[in-house]
Amino acid sequence: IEDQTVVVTGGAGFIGSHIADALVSDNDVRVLDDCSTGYRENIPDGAELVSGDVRDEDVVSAAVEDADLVFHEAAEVSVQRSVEQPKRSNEVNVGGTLNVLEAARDADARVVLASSCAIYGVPDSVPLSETERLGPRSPYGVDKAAIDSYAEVYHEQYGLETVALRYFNAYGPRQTAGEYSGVISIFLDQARRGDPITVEGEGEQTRDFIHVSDVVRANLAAATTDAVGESYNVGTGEETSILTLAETVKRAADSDSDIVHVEGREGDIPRSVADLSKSRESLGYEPTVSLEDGLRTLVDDE
Ligand code: UD2
Repeated sequence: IEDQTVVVTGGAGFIGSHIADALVSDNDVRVLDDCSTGYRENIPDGAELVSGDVRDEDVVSAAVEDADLVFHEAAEVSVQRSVEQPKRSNEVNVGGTLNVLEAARDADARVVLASSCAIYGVPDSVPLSETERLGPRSPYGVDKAAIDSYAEVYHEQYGLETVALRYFNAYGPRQTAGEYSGVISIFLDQARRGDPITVEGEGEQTRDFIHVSDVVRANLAAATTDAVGESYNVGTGEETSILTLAETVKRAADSDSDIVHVEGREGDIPRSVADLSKSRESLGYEPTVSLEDGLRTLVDDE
């Protein structure tokens, strides 16, 4: 991808800033972010910052004007916060996405959006293929299910080029944004300090942990694929239990921390892992970073 005008919403945040990094040397990159959970320092040199909230239609349309390509990563990513404030979460996640899709219609820009495995809820079986019945269990999951469907409908109804990427559990540098962080950054922090690593429940629950550099690869593939108007799983296809994760983090950080069990989460998803057949086939997407390697580079870099 080169010589394009690219907008990255949420470009000061975790995933968005890595997408901006990958594109800034060969393209005109505009970051739309209100820096509410992201950080200005995450934005690469050479990218332009448009400060604003995705709920603001005028700001979004100004940012997307003349764009060729939009990566829409801005969101209220805290599941907990979506439970506390479902309406606010909807306004940011769904309302914000509609502003982006409308602006992209005006600009005739392709939109690659951040969807989530949260839309599957508690699956009947794993691995999860894109045809799995949707059953979101949180307002956040409902928001993501809605935008995943909007992406398809905007393609069908208006011919907009859209691709929805259903991220599994992403991790990597810059993940700790504000109060919200995933299990890997929590475990790594505990391991480094020598504090107990807190496994919630038995630790037999599983997730598909994907390094952010592979998330970026999937986004770049989505930006050029002919197979638009579709949704794709973005994971590794590797299923890891939380207990195994705790042990792997401990090893990677060379830590003496104890692994302790604390109360499990109510309604926690017991198993999650992506079926990558469709992403491989249509996007040519292939994960490259093993959990072991991803954790080690995370330990070394920080
Ligand atoms: C992930 C996403 C969330 C949403 C959801 C959809 C992240 C950070 N969160 O939530 O945005 O897309 O998937 O299903 O990617 N755990 C511990 N100890 C801790 C913290 C967590 O054992 O100190 C366990 C927790 O009980 C859960 C697992 O680790 O079983 C993963 O927790 P998480 O918050 O990182 O991510 P998840 O899958 O709930």
